[in-house]
Amino acid sequence: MLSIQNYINGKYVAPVGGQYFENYNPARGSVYSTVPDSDEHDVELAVKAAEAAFPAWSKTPVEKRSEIMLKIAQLIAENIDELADAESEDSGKPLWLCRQLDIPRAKENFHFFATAILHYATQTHATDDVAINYTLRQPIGVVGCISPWNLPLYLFTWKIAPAIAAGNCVVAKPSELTPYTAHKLGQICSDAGLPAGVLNIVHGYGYKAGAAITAHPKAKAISFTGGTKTGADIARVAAPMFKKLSLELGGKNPNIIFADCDFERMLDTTVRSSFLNQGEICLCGSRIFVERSLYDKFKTAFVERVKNLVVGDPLNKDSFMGALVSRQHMEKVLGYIDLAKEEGGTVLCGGERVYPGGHNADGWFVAPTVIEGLPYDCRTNQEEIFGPVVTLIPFDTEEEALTMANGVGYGLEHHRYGLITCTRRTVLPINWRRA
Ligand code: TXE
Repeated sequence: MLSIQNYINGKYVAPVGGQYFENYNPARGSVYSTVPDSDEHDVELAVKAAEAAFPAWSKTPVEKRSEIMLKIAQLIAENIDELADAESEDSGKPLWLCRQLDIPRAKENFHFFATAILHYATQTHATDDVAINYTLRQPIGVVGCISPWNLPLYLFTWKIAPAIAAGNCVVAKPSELTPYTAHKLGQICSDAGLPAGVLNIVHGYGYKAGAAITAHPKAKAISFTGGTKTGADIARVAAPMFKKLSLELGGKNPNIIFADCDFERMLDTTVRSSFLNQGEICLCGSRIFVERSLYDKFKTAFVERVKNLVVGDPLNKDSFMGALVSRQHMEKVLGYIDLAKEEGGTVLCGGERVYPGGHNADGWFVAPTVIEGLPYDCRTNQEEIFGPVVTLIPFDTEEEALTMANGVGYGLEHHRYGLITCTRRTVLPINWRRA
């Protein structure tokens, strides 16, 4: 069985306490690897390594930092098959999606910041004739990066790449549910010539290893993507320590469809934005508001298309959706479908677990689910489900649509914006940020 290890000071090492937990392949519902159950002692080693690497790395010329990061990008691209296999096995998502989206984007993350640092220019502002104010962006030391399971290598590298490009050294923790590609990234960084200690990867549970990173006084900044409640916990710890904080949290995104839209284009987009990645993306449009005069036409066409989506073996190129990331998450999603029925909703399609058979007989698959007949302010329409479940809600006026779209506690607050896609001939996508 694969044994995932921490990557500290340029080497793969066992956790100090010697404890591991099991990691599942969601599409098979079976254990395929073990993961270090790291704690504050492992985080301490990682922070020490990062601190020791910082003076040299922060003084390394940007051209050299850029060269190493471009090499990392190149190695990710060269190893796309291996990385995509690992991502699919670990997360349950379709292999084709890992090859098309997750791994290429991870490569782009390194490429983008490797080139951005070559072209960075500072800003100055004159205050009348008495002063010139200028802005410098300087590395601050050790940075903690904590990422979720839905886009494992993609979001992990999105945090790490800008931090090390700027000359910081990183202690990073991927989600305990999806550690495999992060594990492989360590070797890629060594092969690319990244000096030991610049990136340290500690695996384990959030409440233990994650909390130890957040609370470590030497971690000057924390970059986090994940659940809103976890974000609040991290903010509570980090704020009194005056750490710099980046929080990308939950969403409950509205998709607003007007009667004068380009129907076929809208339908394609809406199917994808609802169910890509099993609906496990913070930008998925989980509440679909439809202008009343188009509602019946939309409902019939949309449900027809959704019924035809293939859910099954992530290795099959025809599978549009794979498995949900864990049994616990699948049960949460099915629980929300039950709640929707209790709240008076009608399930138009899906609504249940899917059993693809064969080696996926015990996998955690849920059919893409469309629900109607719920008020916008019920729990189903207020709480993030983060799975293949969408609701349809008719509206009469633009004002009413915006009121309902913005009537959630998510997204528009919490350091990120809700994406409102106004699929209309006259008004194309609008990014709306509440003041
Ligand atoms: O998040 P968690 P999960 C949302 C979505 C999903 C929910 C839970 O609603 O259902 O979050 O997902 C680490 N101190 N999003 O369970 O628990 C944890 O180990 C420090 C939105 O993955 O927040 C993991 O590495 N770290 C989202 C990471 O935080 C802690 C993407 C995320 O875990 C910690 C994913 C603690 N106290 C989920 N507790 C988006 N916006 O993209 C946990 N962690």
